[in-house]
Amino acid sequence: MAMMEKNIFLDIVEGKIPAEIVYQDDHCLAFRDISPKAPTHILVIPLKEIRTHADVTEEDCELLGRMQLAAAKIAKQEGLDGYRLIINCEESAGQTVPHLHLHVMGGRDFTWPPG
Ligand code: DGP
Repeated sequence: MAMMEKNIFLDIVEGKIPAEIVYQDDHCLAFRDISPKAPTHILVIPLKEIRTHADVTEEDCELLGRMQLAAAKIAKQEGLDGYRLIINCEESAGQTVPHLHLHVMGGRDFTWPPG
């Protein structure tokens, strides 16, 4: 089981650590994963602090839609003709950073079911 670490993504939002940012708007920020598992591997995060997917509430409905829209825009921007979106929720599902994030992965074929 992966250990949930410090919220390093807040440091990226605040510009305290560098990241290759590929997209940003008033609600979301997206940057390349430091340890890519596909030729294109980008993380879309909300600017709002949400620890994990299970913590979202009614008031986050628009934000969740914004994250999905950002992912679709990024996939186009990256020239992906197919892609996979993943949210790992809690350590048992592989979440290692305690800030909600949507993986946008493409550039190779994927198998199903994922491990
Ligand atoms: P997850 O396992 O779903 O919590 O995904 C976390 C991802 O975050 C993982 O694929 C590696 C990535 N990551 C961790 N630390 C950093 C960092 O400092 N910078 C960037 N760009 N990505 C990071």
